Amino acid sequence: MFTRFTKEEKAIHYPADRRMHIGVKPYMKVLFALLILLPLAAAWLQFWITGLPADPVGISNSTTPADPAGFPMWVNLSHWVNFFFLVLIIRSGLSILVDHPRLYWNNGCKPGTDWIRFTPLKQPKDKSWTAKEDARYISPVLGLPGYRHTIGIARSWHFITVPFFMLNGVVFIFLLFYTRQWVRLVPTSWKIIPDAWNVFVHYATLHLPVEPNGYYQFNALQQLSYFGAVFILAPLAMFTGMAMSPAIENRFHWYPKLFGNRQSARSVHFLIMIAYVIFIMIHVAMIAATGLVRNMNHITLGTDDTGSLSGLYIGIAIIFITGGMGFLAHWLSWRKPRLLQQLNAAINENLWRVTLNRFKPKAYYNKKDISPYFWANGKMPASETWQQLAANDFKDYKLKIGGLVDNPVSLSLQELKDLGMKQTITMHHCIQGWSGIAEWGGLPVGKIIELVKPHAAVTTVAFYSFGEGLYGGVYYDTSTLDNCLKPQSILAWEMNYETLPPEHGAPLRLRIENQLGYKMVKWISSIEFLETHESIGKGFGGKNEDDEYFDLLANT
Ligand SMILES: Nc1nc2c(c(=O)[nH]1)N[C@H]1C(S)=C(S)[C@@H](COP(=O)(O)O)O[C@H]1N2
Ligand SMILES: [Mo]
Repeated sequence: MFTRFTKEEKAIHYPADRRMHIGVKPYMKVLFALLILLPLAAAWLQFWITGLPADPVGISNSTTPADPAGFPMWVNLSHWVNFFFLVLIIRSGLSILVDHPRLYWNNGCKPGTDWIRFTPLKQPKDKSWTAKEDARYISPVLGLPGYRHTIGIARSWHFITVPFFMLNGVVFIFLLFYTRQWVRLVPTSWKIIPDAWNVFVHYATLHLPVEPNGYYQFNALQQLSYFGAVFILAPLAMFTGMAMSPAIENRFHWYPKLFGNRQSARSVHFLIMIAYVIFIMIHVAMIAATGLVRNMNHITLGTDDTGSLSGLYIGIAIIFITGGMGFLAHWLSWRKPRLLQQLNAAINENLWRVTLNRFKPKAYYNKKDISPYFWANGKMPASETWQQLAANDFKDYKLKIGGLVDNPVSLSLQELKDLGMKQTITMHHCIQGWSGIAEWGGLPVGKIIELVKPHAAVTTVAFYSFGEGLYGGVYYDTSTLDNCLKPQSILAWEMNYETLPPEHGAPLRLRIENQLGYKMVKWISSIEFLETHESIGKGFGGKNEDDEYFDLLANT
């Protein structure tokens, strides 16, 4: 409706194959089934043998009402603000998810080891299959912005909204403990566990227990689940999200290990989203089942009124506003993508620059960590020049290095090798979600900088490729001079102790380990030293930043 795709964009964003398929590995199906069925079976068994647990059930922190004030306005406001942002976060998260529609427990994302896939396709074994080809379509009704391979815009939404979600959470938790409202949510006695179980036996066997007046306090199961949503799900979502960041992984190697590895963190991040969705569904159902009108007055007006329909109407209005935001977000996504990209950068790029970027990335991995499989990405160069060079094993290859330098040079592979070599084993973080650990060997970019002597005004280094971007035009990307001087920045001609294979960027590719994968230009043809990245391409610092609205990280 608001989208106007060109022919090229349509082929990518709105492909012929828009099938949705969810394939779960049998062992995970069994696990999920057990997680649901075991408690249900136990509840029914208890009900058949001993009958329902006696009333009154499960009013844990029961001696004092939480707060005679009932629902103060800040609780109601933060509840709905939370809902508003959670919807945006989940929807943009779904768009990000389907850009690499597979989840794993292993870092290397080896084909066939995904425990769940959101694609009917299995990777073909007989031909190359890039991560971009593997991306799937999701309806814009579900995903924000939806369609296929719209991860740049989706990430803008995700990272613009996350800070607000977190800020709201922090204010909520602060006020919770500043007032006595915390008594409502935080259990103070282990008795809450048997109490919550008793409530569960009621619900599971289709009975409603005697409920406390929710205006003052919740039943034990309700309290536990609210506590879980606030104090377990939200922080875990934040922590697993951070574990996927290359900037964090390369500096604080131990961090993603808290969740196993980067891919299990991604899996857990997804499962938390599922937990939120299940929570919301049960929460809404229970709100309706236990006195919709009165409950809605609690959470909107903050009154214990049983007659007035105002609360219900306000709640419905807020849900409509949140739905309306979906339309606005759709419009912004396709009409003002640059605005979103820049807003995201204004918030997060600056945050990164003053925090994480002060630490040096390190390489920590050992030979034994090297992934058995490494996804490839991007279009192989169609250029005749590259193909002729490749046919002759790149013996005639010359890397041109120029721009604002005292000593422009043109170097063959042998001349580059004579300048020195460094080997590192690092993890590659593709923006789409997959990762892989590999050894890379090549010349530190710092050595090139020493050799060509950039002018004092130089801040940025551009790397141009023989290959093209997704929508045509030369693939390129830029990095700050500062980043290029970091020890892990190398021009690699070796991968896993062998000559860099064509699909991974032969004869030369960039490795710049504190960055996402798209910054690491493959099939490099030339390097240019610049005063600013704004003078080349469309001025956003790279082909993907120009055409696909990827994160503006060029200068961090
Ligand atoms: N020239 C060129 N370089 C490129 C790309 C591309 O499309 N063209 N894709 C980038 C992306 S998105 C990733 S994830 C990595 C993938 O490197 P690999 O194929 O060796 O795994 O290359 C980066 N470098
Ligand atoms: Mo990527």
